[in-house]
Amino acid sequence: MRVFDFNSAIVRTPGRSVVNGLRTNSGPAPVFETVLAEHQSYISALQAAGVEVTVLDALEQFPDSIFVEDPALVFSEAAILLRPGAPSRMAEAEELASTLAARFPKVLPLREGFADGGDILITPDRVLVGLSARTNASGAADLQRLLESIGKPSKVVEVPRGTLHLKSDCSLVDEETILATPELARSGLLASYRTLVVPEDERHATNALRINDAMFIRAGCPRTLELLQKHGLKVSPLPASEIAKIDAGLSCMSLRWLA
Ligand code: CIR
Repeated sequence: MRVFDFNSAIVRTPGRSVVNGLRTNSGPAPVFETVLAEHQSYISALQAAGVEVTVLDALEQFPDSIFVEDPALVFSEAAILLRPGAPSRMAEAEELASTLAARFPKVLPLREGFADGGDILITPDRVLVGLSARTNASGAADLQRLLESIGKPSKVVEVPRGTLHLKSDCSLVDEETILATPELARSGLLASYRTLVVPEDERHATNALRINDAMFIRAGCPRTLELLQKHGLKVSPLPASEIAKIDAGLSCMSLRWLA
């Protein structure tokens, strides 16, 4: 099985409070109705790719809870409840606990430090854990211990400064290839992989999503679309300009696994 073969996913409906989601930019806040429409397109895309999607209820008290990728990490054999690095997001993990317990053979809680799922890239040979403003050294070390307990080799890497999450700057394309921003590709951190480098003016396209034989990228990135098509992939653009206003991309909105 390939690490991007999935038949199950969990998503969470955005609450109206999503317009107050965390963001590092000073641009306009997203429009709730448009976020909802983007979220619905996303669910349809996952379903069309062959994934059964569990849709959880909105949590108004957690504006960023639509981004279920950050408070947990899932594999066929186990789920890990993380400790998100933003104080307003910490309790999102508890909100996922019963859903995960009902679906996974075991649920392992991170006990120390902080780690966001957005900083974790699962590749065929190892799990890369990025150190960022959201994932610290003690969280990464505790996560490595949990990963080892389920037989997953891992490696801790430094996320380029100014990047929210490791996966803001890269995504898995296939078993050898990673889509990356120019600076991540230059950093040497991905030296053991082939990289497809997005043009600087489409750097926000790097948070893409490979599911089975489908590759999803953010709409409005024609050169990245062409780059991936030339690589032989069937690529579908998805609308994501509203969630991008709160620093999010395509991977953040689901937890995906092969049940
Ligand atoms: C946050 O700052 O936590 C949210 N506004 C965006 C989270 C994006 N998550 C991700 O890339 N995995």
